Amino acid sequence: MTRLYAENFFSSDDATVTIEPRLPQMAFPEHYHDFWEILLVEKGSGIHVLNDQPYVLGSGSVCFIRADDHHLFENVDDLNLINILYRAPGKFHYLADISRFLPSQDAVDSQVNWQINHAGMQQAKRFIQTLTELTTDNSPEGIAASEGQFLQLLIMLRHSCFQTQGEGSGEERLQGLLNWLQHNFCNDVDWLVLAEQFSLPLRTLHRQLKQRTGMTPQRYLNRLRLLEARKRLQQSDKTITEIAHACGFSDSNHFSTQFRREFSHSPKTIRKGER
Ligand code: RM4
Ligand code: NI
Repeated sequence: MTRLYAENFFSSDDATVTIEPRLPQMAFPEHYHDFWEILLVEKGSGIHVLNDQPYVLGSGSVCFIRADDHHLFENVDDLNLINILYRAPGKFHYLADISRFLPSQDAVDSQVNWQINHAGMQQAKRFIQTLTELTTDNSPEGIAASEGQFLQLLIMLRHSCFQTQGEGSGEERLQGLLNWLQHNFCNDVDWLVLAEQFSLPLRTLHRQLKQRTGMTPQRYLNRLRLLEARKRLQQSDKTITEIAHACGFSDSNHFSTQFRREFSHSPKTIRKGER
């Protein structure tokens, strides 16, 4: 697996933060780093496989990656993201301890995968703009300023990531629905019932979900199911039909067709470990 090195990205040995825009981020093979990174999705969609666990990215997704985590991007569609690369938390010059503002070492999924709203993204982009301007300044003042901005960005991200359940603004209600789907995608989903449950008119649900994920609700749901199915094909001994059923597909032929469309390989090939 490829390892990426700080010296190829940071402007000097002293620099502690740097910005790498990926507009777009192409599919990128599995790798790890000797630096840490935060990725912020501006728009588009894609699949992010972090430590073998797949996540669907959409606009507003924020993800925290530590040096030794391994990850890759696949099935990208106009995925625009900004990488904020930084040194290990103990290696800053003027910040004694930032770990309090990062997801904890043994954090579970939802704590490393955050979601911010549109306003949050605009605010984050302003910090990122300043950080970009500061990366060429390797004087102590420049580095101190960039560390200061970075800390402010961390505080802001923490503040603006929300995990509300069906209350608040339309954007937050959609977030509640996406969180719900994340945990219930294997069950039967009735969009009308769900729309009502999260107080979103069906058309709004459709439009906003598309805006956020780049996909129709059904396609998004299918992707969650297929990703789970692929994981189980690789990691369990259950039959293909059993897995299809457990992941919400009542017809295993339909499952295979969808699977091939998503991953360009049949469930059988994945099962045999040929891919
Ligand atoms: C890649 C990808 C990786 C990141 C490097 C710096 O395009 O986004 O995750 O580590 O850039
Ligand atoms: Ni990376």
